Formats: sequence, C-alpha cells, structure tokens
Amino acid sequence: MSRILNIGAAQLGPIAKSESRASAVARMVGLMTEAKARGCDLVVFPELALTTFFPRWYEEDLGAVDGWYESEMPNADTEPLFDAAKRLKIGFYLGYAELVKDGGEVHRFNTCILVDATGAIIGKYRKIHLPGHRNDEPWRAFQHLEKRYFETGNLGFGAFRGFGGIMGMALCNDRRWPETYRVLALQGVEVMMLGYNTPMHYPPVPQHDHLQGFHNHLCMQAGAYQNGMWVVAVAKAGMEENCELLGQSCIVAPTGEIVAMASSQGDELVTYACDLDRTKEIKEHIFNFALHREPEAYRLITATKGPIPPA
Ligand code: ING
Repeated sequence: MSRILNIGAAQLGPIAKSESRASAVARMVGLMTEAKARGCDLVVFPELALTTFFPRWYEEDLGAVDGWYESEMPNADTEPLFDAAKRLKIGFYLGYAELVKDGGEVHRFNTCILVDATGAIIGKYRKIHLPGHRNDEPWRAFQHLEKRYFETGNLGFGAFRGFGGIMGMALCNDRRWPETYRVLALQGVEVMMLGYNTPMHYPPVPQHDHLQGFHNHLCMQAGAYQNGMWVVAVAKAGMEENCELLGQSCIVAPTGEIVAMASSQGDELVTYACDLDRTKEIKEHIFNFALHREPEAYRLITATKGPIPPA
C-alpha cells in the first residue's frame, strides 16, 4: 500500500524591502504553475513569504510596521494564489505576518496557513518559538526582532486532515525544538511543512555561522526520523537587504534522509513523490510511541521552562 503525495518545496530568493506583495505573489504563482506541471499536489512556500524579513529593522512605534502584516486572508494581494490553487487544483502552505483586530486590541502573529486544492484554508498555525529579542540591540549587524513584532502563537501545534493524510505545520525556529515534531507526531502527523528565514550570521554566537547549513538539516533530519514524518522545509534565501539568508530548502524522508534539496539561493522548486505510508516503517516499529514511550518519565518536559539542576 502506498499513498503518494507529490510535494513541491518552492524556495524564494530575496524579497527587497521595496518589492510589492504583487511581485512576490507573481513569483509564487509561477512556482505553483511549475509545481503543477511536475505533478505536485501541494507546494510549500517560505515563512513571511509576501515581504522582506522586516524584523531585521527596529521601529519604536509598532504602528510603523503594520504595513508588513495582512489583516485579511485571502486579500487583494494574495487572491491570485488562491485563484491559482483552484485553477491548477493544487494546495499550498503560505507563511505571512498576521494582524488580528480583536475588539479594541491588536494582535500580531508570525503565521502560516494550509490551503487545499479547492482554495479553502484547512489549517492555520501561529509561530510558537519566537527567536531573537524585543528591544533595539544596535551592537548587532542587523536586528532579529520577532519577540517585538509577534506574540507567541495561541493555536498550539495543530494537525489537519488533508491531501490524503495528516498534515502539520511549523515556522522556522520551531524546527530547532524537538517538542515541535513530537507534539505533531503525537497527533499522527505524517508531513510537517515549514518555511524559514535563517540569516547565515548569528550575532550572539558568530563562531557558529559556518554551521548554519549543518544545524538546519541536523534538526530536521533528527525530527523526521525520531517522529516518522516527512519534513518539507522551504527557505527565503540569498542576500536580502544586505543580510545573507540560508538556502538549502529540502524534503526529508521519515528515515531522516534528505531526498531533495535546492542548490541555488534564488527562486527554485524541488519536488519529491512522498509515500505517506513509508511513515509506518518508523511509527510502527523503532518509534512506535504506544509500545515504547514512557510519558511518566518525561514530566519535567512540561513541568518547567528552564533547567532545574541537582542541588
Ligand atoms: N530565524 C532563525 C532560525 O531559527 C536563528 C533564527 C538563526 C536562530 C540562526 C538560530 C540561529 O532559523 C527565524 N526566523 O526563526
């Protein structure tokens, strides 16, 4: 038995600060069209795929950054993506900055959605692991102000039935945390999709800069194998507003093997015929949760935020 899901990882090159959403959307519709031509059922786009990575600049007044967010989805700028999904009969994952007006309050999230081949939004996720910092840190070559511009996601790590399987979503820094994969796998997730914007230079620990590609794949290969899921990870890549972003978008099999990877720093589609039933080789054997997990021994994982060393 095999349930083949043809997935496209649609990497984007840089999006300039001055580039319109219409331009970014046109690039993505082009990749979606190519994905359909290659037989894809689903295409995954990066995190914050509609605009440049705006958390690299400090703004005192949050109102000054509102222009980077979407307050409706779909909207006039993104409608062409939904129309293309319907016309081509292909689903997509899209990362974007979400602004929510709730009564008199405004909430800002780093968000992604899963849209099916009819153009319906069947899943939504708001980023839980927000990296970086909250206040201006001028010592840095560039800022990473996700803790300033976004609230912690309030939808949890959700699983969604679609595309003949159980799908899960994450965003960027989430892929570095094993809890992300495990909470999704405990819901039966067979495919985890995520977009990322990862600077090659990490100001607090520059001696790791040369390891960005290694750490990127290390986390996802481990997460895929330890949880028996396909992982589809898609970069916004290249030199974007003087900040070099990691590429190497890839598709990882439940065995942990990288089966497809981008080799450019620009707009590039890589695809793979993912057999969702191959997840069983892992889920029913080496990482058969029901058979082998011992949750009683793991209580510390949710009991404390930080470590509690021995006295
Ligand atoms: N970006 C980065 C990421 O987790 C980062 C932040 C870069 C953390 C390098 C550690 C090292 O890939 C986002 N957007 O989360």
